[in-house]
Amino acid sequence: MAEVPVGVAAVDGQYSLTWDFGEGRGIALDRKDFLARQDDQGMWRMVDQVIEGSNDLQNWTTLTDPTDLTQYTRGSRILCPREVAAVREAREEAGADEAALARRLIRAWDLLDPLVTEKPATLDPAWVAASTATADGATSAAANGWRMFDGNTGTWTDTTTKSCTNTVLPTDGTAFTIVGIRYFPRDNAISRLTGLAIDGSNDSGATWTKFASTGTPVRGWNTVSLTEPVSFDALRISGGNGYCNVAELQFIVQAIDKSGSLSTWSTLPRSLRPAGPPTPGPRCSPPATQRPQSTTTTAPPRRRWTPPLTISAKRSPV
Ligand SMILES: [Ca+2]
Repeated sequence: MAEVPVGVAAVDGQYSLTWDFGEGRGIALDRKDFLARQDDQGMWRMVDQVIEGSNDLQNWTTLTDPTDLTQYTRGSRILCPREVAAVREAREEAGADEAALARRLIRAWDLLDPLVTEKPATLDPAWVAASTATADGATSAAANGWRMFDGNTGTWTDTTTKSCTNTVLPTDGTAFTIVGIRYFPRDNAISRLTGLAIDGSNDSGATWTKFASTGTPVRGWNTVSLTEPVSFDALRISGGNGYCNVAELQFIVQAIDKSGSLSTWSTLPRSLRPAGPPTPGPRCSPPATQRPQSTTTTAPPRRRWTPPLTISAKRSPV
């Protein structure tokens, strides 16, 4: 890189840094990482920086974009920009402590919580019962069944009969919309889980419909995909020749993002609570890998603070 001609020019108060690889030469770029100057100046000056590529040094394509906030929770997408806006406002005040504000800006990134779209269904031990207790009499049928859901891959349900059931029957009206299943076989008896039926019921367990199978298990976590979500008010695993030796089983449901709800706001520090309806604020750009995208521009976008920095990489001629 050191031999590549580099040019720095200021246009309308904006700066760019260009790597020109020369006629007929270029690079294929699939990602970029950068380390900002490690002080408050670095924090401010890297804001809104973009990477651009050109094959003629005249027309430039923006290859990166600020991090896509849709991958974070709804509350995150409100809180983080709000905090960034507050930092910017504070910076305009006379005598602002820019170093402290830079640290506050970095902490604003911690407000971004990754959005979880699926999660294991929450079960109550009181809803669960295996078809039998353990052979040694150490547990009841209910406790035997719960071993499949206790979060410990070192414990498993173990019925006295090879063919078995383990049933989840909510007593409070809870119903499930299942989008997938994950299970972990007993580590020293993996094949026992071959082809167990996974059933659902909508009449409190009077009748059952098989909607999936454990298939051919492998050691460790196994995932069973569904072609579409299914809804039931009771669930079970049944059949097989393996004493229901499942160490862990998760019924995966869609997670609802409640992070933007009023009840969530009420638990926040007062400084972060919204004063009114959420409005889009400045962008939060945590230091994550940024993906190329296809927006084409003929001039670098304007940046708010000076002197901003634009780094441009020339790509191979197509
Ligand atoms: Ca377990």
